[in-house]
Amino acid sequence: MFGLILLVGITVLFVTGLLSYASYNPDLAPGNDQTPQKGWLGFYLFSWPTHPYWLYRLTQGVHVTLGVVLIPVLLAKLWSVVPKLFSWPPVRSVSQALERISLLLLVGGALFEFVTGVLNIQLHYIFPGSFYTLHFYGAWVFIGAFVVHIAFRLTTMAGALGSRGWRAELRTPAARTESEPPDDTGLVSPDPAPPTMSRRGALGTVGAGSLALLLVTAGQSIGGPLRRTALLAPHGQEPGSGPNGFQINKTAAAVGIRAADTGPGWRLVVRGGGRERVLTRAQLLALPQHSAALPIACVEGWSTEDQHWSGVRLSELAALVGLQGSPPGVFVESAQRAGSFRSAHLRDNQVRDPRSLLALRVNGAELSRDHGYPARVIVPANPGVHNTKWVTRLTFGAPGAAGAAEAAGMPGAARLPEAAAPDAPGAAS
Ligand code: HEM
Ligand SMILES: Nc1nc2c(c(=O)[nH]1)N[C@H]1C(S)=C(S)[C@@H](COP(=O)(O)O)O[C@H]1N2
Ligand SMILES: [Mo]
Repeated sequence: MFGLILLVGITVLFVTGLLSYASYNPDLAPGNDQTPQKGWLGFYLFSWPTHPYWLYRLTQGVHVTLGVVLIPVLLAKLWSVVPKLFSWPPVRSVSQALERISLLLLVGGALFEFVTGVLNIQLHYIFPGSFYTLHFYGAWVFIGAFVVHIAFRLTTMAGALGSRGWRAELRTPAARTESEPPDDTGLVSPDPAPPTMSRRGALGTVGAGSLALLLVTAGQSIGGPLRRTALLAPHGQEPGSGPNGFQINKTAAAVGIRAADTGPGWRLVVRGGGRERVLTRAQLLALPQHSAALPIACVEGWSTEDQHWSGVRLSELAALVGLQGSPPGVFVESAQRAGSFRSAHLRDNQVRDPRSLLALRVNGAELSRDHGYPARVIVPANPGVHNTKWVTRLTFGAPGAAGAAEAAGMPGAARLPEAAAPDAPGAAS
């Protein structure tokens, strides 16, 4: 039973994980790619869409929530095969040695993915190097071992499930529970002690554990009154009230945004097609204002309900420097000087969506400083981390152009990998 649940659940985790990776558009520009050595592991990458606008909220919410909910199932599954993990002598034949190595990758890989995932959503970056890179390569190692394991064990699982009647099993108490018949794989004890728990009890205990985790986790992605039930969420359950009363990832103070950065001296620089325009906030407000109802959905799995943003369309800002019609992608930079997420690349399909805004206001009020005042990017289905706050510069054009600027050490240009930032060892958020 536990094997079947993990077979389905881990497959969903893998697929949503691959989508999570694709949503960063790592093939777009070096600045978006923290895994430049990925080679053919990026074979499936595609332009991350902007439709439906809640896509990333769903895929990442499922990835993280399901991962948390499967923890009791994974632990129970490991418990059920404990004798195999410690069988002695460790190596009896070549084929048995190979099987044990594959089990090491399977068990080690599963534990590694779950532990890194949970540490990341708890903002506990204790790994050497970047969480993102470790979790990405770890996923491929683990999935390789997982596929081999399924190939060898699928028929055993189907046979075991078919050997018992569901209803009868759920009615059997511990007193009448009998041990498994002897098997040829060595999992069943040759001399079992009397049972201390029924199969029904084992399933129920694990199910109750998973349900409890679901109840204290899912609220951070569903929102509304349920946000208060997200007891395990590190960001707190009460994001405050008023138009700006929704979850803040990092405050302006936390990333070193100074009063002068967002004061009357603030300017937006728009570059592209060999031109440059510099705009004050009043000039931006004088341009046609558009609105869009879009959520913030963070890679850590939490998200907000739809917020009502208004501001200038990214495509209309491209038009200001002469890039009308089908504008190219854009490199977005912020007033932030150090740390992660102070810049991001957006793809042409993201710039062209009429709901993609440089937002100036939210829910009918000025943006608060913590939500990115004077201006922030908001793009449908975009991972929160690419919705840059405190924007100061937009460079439209092929990613190569912005990349060249970065390489030339242009002032304010972002350095590449997040992992290189000393204050961002985890490089995820
Ligand atoms: C078998 C288990 C798992 C597999 C195969 C898996 C796979 C993946 C993959 C391929 C990615 C995209 C690459 C990356 O961002 O590193 C990813 C991202 C992520 N996963 Fe998992 N994952 C698993 C379990 C978990 C668990 C249990 C959690 C947390 C409870 C978790 C949390 C995350 C987070 C937060 C990200 C986004 C990382 C970022 O973009 O910075 N994962 N996962
Ligand atoms: N300049 C800058 N922009 C940023 C960040 C940041 O740290 N610096 N954090 C990003 C992340 S990870 C998320 S989830 C969203 C959160 O937006 P909010 O704090 O307005 O909810 O902002 C993004 N924009
Ligand atoms: Mo985030």
